Amino acid sequence: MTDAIGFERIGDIAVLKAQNPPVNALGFDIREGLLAGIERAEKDGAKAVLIYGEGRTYFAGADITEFGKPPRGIFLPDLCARIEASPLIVVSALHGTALGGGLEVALASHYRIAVPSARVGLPEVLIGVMPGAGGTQRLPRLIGVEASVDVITSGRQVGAKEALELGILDRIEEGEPREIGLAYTQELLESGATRRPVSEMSAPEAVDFDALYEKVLKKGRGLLAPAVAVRGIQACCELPFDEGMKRERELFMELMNTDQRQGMIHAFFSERAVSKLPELKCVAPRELGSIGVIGGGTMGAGIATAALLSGLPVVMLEMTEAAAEAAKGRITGNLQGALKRGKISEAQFTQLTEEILTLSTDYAALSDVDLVIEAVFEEMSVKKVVFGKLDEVCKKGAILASNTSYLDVNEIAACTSRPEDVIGLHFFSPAHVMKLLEIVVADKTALDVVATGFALGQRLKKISVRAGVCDGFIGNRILSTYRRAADHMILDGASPYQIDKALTDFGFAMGPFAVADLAGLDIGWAMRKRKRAEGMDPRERDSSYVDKMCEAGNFGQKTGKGYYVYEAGKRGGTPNPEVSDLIAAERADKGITPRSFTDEEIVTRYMAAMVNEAAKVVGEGIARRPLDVDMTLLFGYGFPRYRGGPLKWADIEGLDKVLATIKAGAEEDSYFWDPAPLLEKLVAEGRTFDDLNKENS
Ligand code: T1G
Repeated sequence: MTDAIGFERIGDIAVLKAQNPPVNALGFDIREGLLAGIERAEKDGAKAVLIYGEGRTYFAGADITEFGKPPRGIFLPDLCARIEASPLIVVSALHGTALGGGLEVALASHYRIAVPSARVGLPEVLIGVMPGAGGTQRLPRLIGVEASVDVITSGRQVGAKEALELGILDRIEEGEPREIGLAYTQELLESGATRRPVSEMSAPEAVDFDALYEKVLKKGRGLLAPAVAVRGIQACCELPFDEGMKRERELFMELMNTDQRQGMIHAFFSERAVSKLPELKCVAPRELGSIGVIGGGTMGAGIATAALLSGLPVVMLEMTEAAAEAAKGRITGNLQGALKRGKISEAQFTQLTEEILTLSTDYAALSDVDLVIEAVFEEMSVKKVVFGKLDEVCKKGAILASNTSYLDVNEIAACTSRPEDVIGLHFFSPAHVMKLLEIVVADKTALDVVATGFALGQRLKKISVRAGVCDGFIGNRILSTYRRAADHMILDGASPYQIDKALTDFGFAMGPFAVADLAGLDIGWAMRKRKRAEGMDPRERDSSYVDKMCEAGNFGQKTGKGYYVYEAGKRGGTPNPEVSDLIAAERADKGITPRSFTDEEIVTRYMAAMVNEAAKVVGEGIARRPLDVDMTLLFGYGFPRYRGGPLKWADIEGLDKVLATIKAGAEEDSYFWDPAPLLEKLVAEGRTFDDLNKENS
């Protein structure tokens, strides 16, 4: 027996207790322990076996950290077969999250009882694989094809009540898993219940699996796992159980060998690691009982909404009564959305809008809050006035934060007497929806202020990423580079629509030009004007066709026309023919003979520009680890999750290949394509960005 599984005899029942915190993952020790436990119970003359988990959950799945490593010990599908084949009645008592291989062990048991708060699921597709220990063969036998397709291809967690209704669970009982499990098992023994192997149940009727496969593939927008899992369920309907298990294994191994599996697992562990900074290990955050928000525009209202939804009292400060009421209107609108989606109740809605939210036009109203987030106009002079006032009115120890998306936080901090209390908290629009939060640490920001930023991020359920101070921090700095690569390709012959298509095929939620239309072309216009005013490097390839669109009042979705033309009530837009004319005219002006680009070349150049700038951001310490960049692009810039992020993609693609693309670009335009020293170093040393992640976590 291993320590991972405790063994106990209670009358006729052998009790196997999983004790492998934090989530009883089904690693080597647990699998070997379960096998030994079943064998011992049988030798011991027990009449039944109860399996349950100690701590916060029943098995939460296979141990993902073992993926890609040489297999050890009994395979999970074989262990499940062994449990199911036991001559004894096997009962599983579930609590917490019985997921993946965990639910598969429960499905291999003959009876399943759970506490009311338990959740079950087969979320393997969320890490790029599929159930591989009988989930696609046993679940459809219990709940049918339609429900299985939903549970397996969505990867969603199913509440105990629904699981009982579906037939996954046999019973729900209040109490501790061990106690309700023992009582239920005893009752089964006394009622003369018999073993009830799911594998011996009849398979459900087949459906049109080819059509279903195509439908799920389309919905996955490039993610393979959900569609491949459909083939597993098909095997359940079309093959005898053992052959179905073989087919499931083949499909599972196919997915295990995909880049997508690597990308998705990298994303799984990175989104958990990104908010863990070594320097904050022993640093306690400051008190966070209430916040103030200055500026009730789209961003300010979104930030206030996110805080209110987390239960934080908010003081919203605006310059005039009218502006304050408008801010309340935006916040109320956001909260009505949450009410409609069932995230809050009617009573909570009223309480948040009428009691928890306070409006004011007087800075003094901020004198007692623990943290203030400024979300006013993106102009340094305006920021300085606001922070000067905050310095006067806010209590000692209050944190002064700016939601600037690219301005110098050190310069903002320097206009206060307490730069150690100043930090950047860069939210993404809409702030109550977007998961990303860049925590911008200025030179003098105190560690407990940084810790409080991360505590706020956790409370708002954000993915918080530490960023240093530079123009655009992590995300916007990298965005401006890969966006310029796209602009250069347009000048040289590509069309914005070909570029958008190539990148959505690559997996991006939207192409760069559709994103520009969504954000508003006037934002880029203002930035180009600012840059030109500050003086651009003559080697920079500047283009003016977009300025002409803006001068004509075409700012994208908000004006109904930009790169695309938008019809009211219709999703997406159609290409705007005026754009192609403007581009052709600019090329002629610049004497450029356009050339054709393949979709592959467009993606390679776009990604190489992204990776190169990202490597500079890591090399300069603006981002601590490559995974910080990956999570920033995943949660703030629509980067396809199944590719893990730009630096994970580069590792999989091969850093030498990416560097070669950059160097080839440098022959055409050495100013733009300036290879990142870190990338050259990693290639020279035969190392990867993942090596850096391991060294810095
Ligand atoms: N393997 C290894 N480590 C795991 C793990 C797992 N399955 N699940 C969680 N952890 C670690 C996690 O990295 C973190 O570590 C800590 O546990 C707490 O997790 C054949 C092959 C269970 C809902 O996909 O969804 O079974 O950061 O911070 O928010 O069919 O973790 O503290 O060092 O997320 O309370 C299928 C994955 C596997 C479930 C808990 N199972 N886990 O959420 O805590 S594939 C899953 C989760 C499989 C078979 C196949 C969540 C959770 P650290 P946490 P949480």
